[in-house]
Amino acid sequence: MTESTLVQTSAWRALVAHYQANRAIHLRDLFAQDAMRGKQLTAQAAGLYLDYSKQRVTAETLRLLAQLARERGLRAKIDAMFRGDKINATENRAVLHIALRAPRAEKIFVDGVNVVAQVHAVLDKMAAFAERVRDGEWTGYTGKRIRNVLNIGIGGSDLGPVMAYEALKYYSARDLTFRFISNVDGADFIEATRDLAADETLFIISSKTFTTLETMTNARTARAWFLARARDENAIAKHFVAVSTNTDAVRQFGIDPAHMFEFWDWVGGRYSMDSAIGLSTMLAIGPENFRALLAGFHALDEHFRTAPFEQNLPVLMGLLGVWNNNFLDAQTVAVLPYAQYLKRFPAYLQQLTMESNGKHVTLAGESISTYQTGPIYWGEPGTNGQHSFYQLIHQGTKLIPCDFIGFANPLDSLGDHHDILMSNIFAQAEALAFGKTIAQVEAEGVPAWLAPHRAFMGNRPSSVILADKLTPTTLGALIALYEHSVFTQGALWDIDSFDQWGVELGKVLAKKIIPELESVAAPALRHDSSTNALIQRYRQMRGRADTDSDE
Ligand code: G6Q
Repeated sequence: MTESTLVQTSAWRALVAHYQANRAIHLRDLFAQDAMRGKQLTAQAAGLYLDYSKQRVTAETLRLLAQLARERGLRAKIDAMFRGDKINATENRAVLHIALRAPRAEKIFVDGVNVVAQVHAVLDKMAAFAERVRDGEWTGYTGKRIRNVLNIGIGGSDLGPVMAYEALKYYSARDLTFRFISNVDGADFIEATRDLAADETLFIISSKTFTTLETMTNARTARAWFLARARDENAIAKHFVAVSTNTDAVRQFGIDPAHMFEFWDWVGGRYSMDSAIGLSTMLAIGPENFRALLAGFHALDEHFRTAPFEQNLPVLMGLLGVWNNNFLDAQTVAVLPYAQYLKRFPAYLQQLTMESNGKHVTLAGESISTYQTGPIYWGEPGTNGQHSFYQLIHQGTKLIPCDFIGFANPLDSLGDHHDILMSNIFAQAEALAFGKTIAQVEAEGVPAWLAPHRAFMGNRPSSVILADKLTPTTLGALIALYEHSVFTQGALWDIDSFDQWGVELGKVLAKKIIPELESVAAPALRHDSSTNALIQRYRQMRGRADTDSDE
C-alpha cells in the first residue's frame, strides 16, 4: 500500500468533500438539530463510557470514517497483530503486547512457540518474588526486610512503571517506598537515594536491551553506591534484580539470571508496562491487583478485536483523531485527566502516541507529503490546567481537541471535593463546545468594546471518557484504549507504529561527543561550527584543555 492510496481512497475523497460542505456547521447547530445527540454519540466497553458527541462530526462523517477504516484494511490489520504476524516490518518483529494479558489457557504462537505459556511462567515468577518482598520474607544483607524499591530504567522501561505506580498508589503497600531513576543527570540518582539505607533497598534494573546508556550508567552507579555501603559483592544478589530480554548482559553485569525477569522482542518498550517491566507495579500493588490490571487490558483487547467499528471505542477514538488531525488540521491533542492519581498519564501517553506515530514514511518507505501523521500529545491533570493553559484552548487561534478523563466515584472521599472536581469536566467540555456569543455577552450588560474579549467562539471538539472508579482493571482498559487507538491511526496512515528509528541519530552523535568532552588532551573537533563552539565553550567552563577545531 502506498501513500497515494490513502488520499485516493474513495472514502478519503468523500471525506474531503464532506468536510468542505460542512465546515461552517457549529456544534451548537448539531446539538440543536438532534436532541438525542448527547446520548447517541456514545459507546461503552470494559467499564469505560466514551461520549464523543462534542466532536465536530455528523452521522455522515462517522459513516465515511468507518468506510475509510474498511478501505484501509483495518480489520485484517487487527487480525494480523492478534495472530502474531511480524507487523513491525522495519524490525521484522511480531507486536504482541496483547499476549501479555491473554488468559493462561489461550495460545498465541511466535515462531512455533506458545508465548502465552511463557508470559504466565514469568508472571508466576514475578508473583512469587513480589509476595516474598511484600511479606518481608526476602531480606537484605543485614537480615532486614526490604523497605525501598528503586526502578532504574528509561523510556518504555520507566514511563509505564512510574505512571502505573502513581495511578494505583491508593492500592500500594504503604510500608514500601518506590522511586524511579531514569535520567543520566546524576541529580536523579542522588535525590532518589540520599535518604535510603542500602541494606533495605532493592534495585530493579529494567532494560529490554541491557545496553541503554542512561540505564547502564545509573545501574553501575547504583552498584558502586551499594558496594560502598555493603562492602561485599555477595550481597548484590539480595539487592539487585533485572528485567530484560538480554540474559548474557544481565549475567555480565553481575546479576544472577535466576533473579532476572524475562520478556521478549515482540514486546515494544512503550507497550511493556504490563510485562515484567511492571515488576515495580506488582511489588507496589500485589500480584492480585496486577492480574486485575491485566484483566482490564484484556477486556479492552477483546472489545477491539471483535466489536464492529461503529461501536468500537479504540477504533472510534482513532478515527476521530484522524478527522481532527487530517481534516480539521488540529496539530495537538490535550489529554486532561480529572484525577490526581493520573498525573503522569499524559507523559506516558506522549511516548505511546508520539514515538509510535511520529513517522514520515509509509511502511513501503515512501515519503509522506500529502497528509499529516501523528499529532502532538500533551496535558496536565484537571483542574490545575484550567488555571494556566486552558485560556488558549478556549480563546486562542489554535484548535486543540481535548480528551477529558474522569471517574464517577472517588477513591478517597473528602467532603464535596469530588463533585466539585467532576463539575469542572462537564463545564469545560460544555464551554468548549458551545462557547458564548458576543450577543450573549452584551445581553449580560457587558459594554460593546469589552464583549469580544469576553466571548467564546465554542465549536472546540472534545471527548469525555467516564469510568466508575480508578481501579487496576479500569486503568488497564484505559491504557489499552489508547494503545489500540494509536494502532488504528497508524493502520490508516500506513506507517510502522512499532519502530522508533528517530531516537537513534542523537544517541550515535552523543557517543562521539562524550570523549570529546571528557578527554584530558585537546580533542580535534570536526563538527559544524555551532557544535564545535559549544563543545569548546563547555570545555573552557569545565577548566579543560582548549580544543583543536577547524576554525
Ligand atoms: C520504547 C523505546 C524506548 C525504550 C528505551 C529503553 O518503545 O524503545 O523508549 O524503552 O530506550 O530501552 P531499554 O529498555 O532497552 O533500556
